[in-house]
Amino acid sequence: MSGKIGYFFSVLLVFHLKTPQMKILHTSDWHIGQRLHNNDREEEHRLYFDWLRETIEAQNIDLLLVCGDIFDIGFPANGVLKIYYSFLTSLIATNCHQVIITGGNHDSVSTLEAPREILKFINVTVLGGATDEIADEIIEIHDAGGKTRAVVCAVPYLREKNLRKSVAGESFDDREKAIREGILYHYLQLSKLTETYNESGIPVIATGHLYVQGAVISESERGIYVGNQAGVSIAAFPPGFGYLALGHLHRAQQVGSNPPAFYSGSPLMLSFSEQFDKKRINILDISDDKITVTDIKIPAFRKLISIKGNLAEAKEKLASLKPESPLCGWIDLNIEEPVHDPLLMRLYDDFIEDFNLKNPHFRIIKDKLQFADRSFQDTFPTDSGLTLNDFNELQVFEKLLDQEGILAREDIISNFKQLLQMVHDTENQE
Ligand SMILES: [Mn+2]
Repeated sequence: MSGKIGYFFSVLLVFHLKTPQMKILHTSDWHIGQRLHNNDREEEHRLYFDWLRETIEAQNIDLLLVCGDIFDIGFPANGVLKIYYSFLTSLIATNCHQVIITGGNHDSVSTLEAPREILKFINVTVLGGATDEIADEIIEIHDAGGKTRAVVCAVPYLREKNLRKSVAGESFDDREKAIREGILYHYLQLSKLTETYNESGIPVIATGHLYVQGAVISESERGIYVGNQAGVSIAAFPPGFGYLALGHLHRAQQVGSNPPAFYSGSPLMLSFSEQFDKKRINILDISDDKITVTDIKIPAFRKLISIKGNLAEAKEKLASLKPESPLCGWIDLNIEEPVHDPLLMRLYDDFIEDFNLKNPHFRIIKDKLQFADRSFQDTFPTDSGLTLNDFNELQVFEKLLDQEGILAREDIISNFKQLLQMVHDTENQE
């Protein structure tokens, strides 16, 4: 190569390195291993991860950020772990040379962190739970030329034990307030530790697995928002973050503009209440040290469909369904008939069985038959196939209060929620 041409190419290279674009993909709440009314979602997760890998390739993503709830339960089955590792391994063949995984409230810290050292070799950084040294949450992101282009404060779900010491006799409100303040203090420390990056114009991004006040929730997040899940306000966040990559809520939404704060939402519809949600991933484009946010819709690999009405109406609606997703659609059927009728109950069971046998594209996976002339209390124990799985813990507890005729229940429910949170927190710890 002649000197002139060589010089020309090195100028081009230097020019290219000076303003390279950096792209970050933000996703969360994979909930691998989730079962919906006892049906597994493995096929959906496989299709999602194929799509995600293709998107990472097509969009030239440099960094993948996953903001908690990797698995649905703390100790997932081996088949579930395999889906996760296969996906992470498949990224080696793409341009995405860095992955940051942070734990959520569903994740066990020890499950996520067990393979941490080995995952480092394929540039996957795992932060399952809060670190002893907060500075360990700060990760520099370099471009191909070794220049720091962004900084990620990788904050996992902060458990109560990470935030505060419990004080005996403390009221529920005090506890919530202390947790909220603990979360904000955590971000304040990170904001201070990353000040110098901001001064040099390097964008600082923070992750979080938490509930932000005013955000829209759906059924698949636990039905209660107490304790650690008491919302923090975006307005109270310390300065210095160019983007807040959030997980925890399953509905994709922007919850603040200063700093720009987004829930990517879950890639799958995790409950029937999410059937109309548009699932998406967010892409952050860093050019000239500015962050631009766009999103890409995730295809619905399986439709979830709720159908309500009397039996005749429901039959009509079911007959008019057209296949819209590659995998068979799952149906939640809610029938209400005016008058109790044992014969109709038998016809109803036959109808569901028959429908599921004859329809390759749809399957009723959840159903409920109610009669308007029967009270809920009458039908609850034995009737119409209702089981405890149809209710969350709080609903069952409220049902018990109904039966006992207890009307002044505000304090009782508040204490119950607190106990329930403690049980969930224990379940979610290693
Ligand atoms: Mn979640």
